Amino acid sequence: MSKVSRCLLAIIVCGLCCLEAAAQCPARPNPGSVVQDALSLSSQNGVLNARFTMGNSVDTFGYTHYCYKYETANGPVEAPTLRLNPGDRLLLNVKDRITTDGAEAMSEMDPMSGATAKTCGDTGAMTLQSTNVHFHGLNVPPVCHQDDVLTTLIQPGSPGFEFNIQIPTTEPPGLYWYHPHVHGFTEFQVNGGAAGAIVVEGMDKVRPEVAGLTERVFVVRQQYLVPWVPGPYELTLNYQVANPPLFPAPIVQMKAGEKQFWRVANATIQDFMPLQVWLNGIPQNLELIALDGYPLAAPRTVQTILVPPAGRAEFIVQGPPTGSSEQFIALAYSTGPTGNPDLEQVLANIEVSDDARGGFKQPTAESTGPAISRDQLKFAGVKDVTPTAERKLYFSEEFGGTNGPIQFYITVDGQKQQVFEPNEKPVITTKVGAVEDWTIENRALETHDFHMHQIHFMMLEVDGKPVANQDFRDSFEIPYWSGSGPYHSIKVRMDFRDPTTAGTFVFHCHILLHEDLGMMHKILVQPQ
Ligand SMILES: [Cu+2]
Repeated sequence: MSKVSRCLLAIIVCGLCCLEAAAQCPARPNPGSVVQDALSLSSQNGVLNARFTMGNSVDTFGYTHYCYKYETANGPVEAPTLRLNPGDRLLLNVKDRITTDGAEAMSEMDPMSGATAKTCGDTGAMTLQSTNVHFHGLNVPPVCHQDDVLTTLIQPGSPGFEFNIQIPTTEPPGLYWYHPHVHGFTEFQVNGGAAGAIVVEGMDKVRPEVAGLTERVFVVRQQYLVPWVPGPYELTLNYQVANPPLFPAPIVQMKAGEKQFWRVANATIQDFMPLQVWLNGIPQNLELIALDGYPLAAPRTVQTILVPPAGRAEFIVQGPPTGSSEQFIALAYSTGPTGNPDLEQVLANIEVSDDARGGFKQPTAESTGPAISRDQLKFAGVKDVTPTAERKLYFSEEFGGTNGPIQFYITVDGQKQQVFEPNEKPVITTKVGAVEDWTIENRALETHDFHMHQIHFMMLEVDGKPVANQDFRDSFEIPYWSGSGPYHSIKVRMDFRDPTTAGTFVFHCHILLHEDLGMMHKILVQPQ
């Protein structure tokens, strides 16, 4: 953990230096206030043009904030929701203004990631002050100026970097998100709050159950103080600290008995969230509409929705009856003997208000349109394709004395266990047109969270048994090994038929510390 300790030391040093530059990030909401949705930026005439500045500052409690700042006539706001239609173009300019105070401490950190041959954006070493953007879940090319996290680098003070991405016309309507993805430093910036929602519009065209409903976008983030201390990491709901009884719960207002369409992103660094809504302590039915931005084949009535780190769940919630309130809760989740406990936490109290506030999107006439069949979306038909290859991968950990796991691996079965290096060769090579079935096993005493860039995968099996619902996912939990018996595993179908998958990209564990420490590798999809 020596590298990590150095990183943390650097952050402490930096944090102190940054105090003078405080307030660089917009203020975050006070505990116990009414939860507001982020500002929505919608595409106009097929284009969404926006400019973000990544900044950082330290708040009065000592938490370091990293923020995607967006200037409005009323001053800067943080992490707007980007709303686009399938086929629209996103032109996003990102400047890096992470403070350069503490540069001496930062220079200590360069060897953490090593130099790599940069080919996209700025040059120089990857440091805590470097940034870039990953468009999590979007099925877009892994190339420069689109969704390339391997070589894209935006350095402090440079004029800025332009992302230019066309949302595919066949992109599933749903909730996606953006966050930094510089190897070795992702956790710190996401922990600081650098994450926002992306909505690909049109869910009501695939799942008419949501048509006309008031929509809420909730981003659950996680923040902890450094140095790292095991304990109840605080979850925040749209940047409001949600940790009763230490702080009053955030307030979500609904009309009595009103049905709303909630779109929830897990932008935490490591929290597996079994979500529930309670009325008088009893879990209520939720109508699940989409997972990881992909509409389900049919809505599903459930009481608990497990959302792993980086996952998204979109569902219909019914407001409490007059004279009562509900609670929106993330239950406890065990991540195993070497994992960190995910504690139960109230995310919000849901209160009845005839004048419900929240800055959210009201249903509009434009939100309706011709129906879209799931057969018209990305990956349609892959269920019936005979796979061209089968692969097996596994998560594992290595121990150092009594200090717990010190190395985190994801390995293609038969290859040597090794941590990710920026200059490594891809551990998997395939080609456009391939359809592959991958089994991913967890041999560690800790739950891990498999994430694939560029494509969703279709769920085939969990623990060797066919799944009841072949959902398309981009992040999925694989529970820890208990120390005896078979390993837990998932079997998924990877669809590389679309030529836009060509290029080199990554798959990794989305517990961000694990990713930063190298539980990640490259795949090369060769063009046809
Ligand atoms: Cu992991």
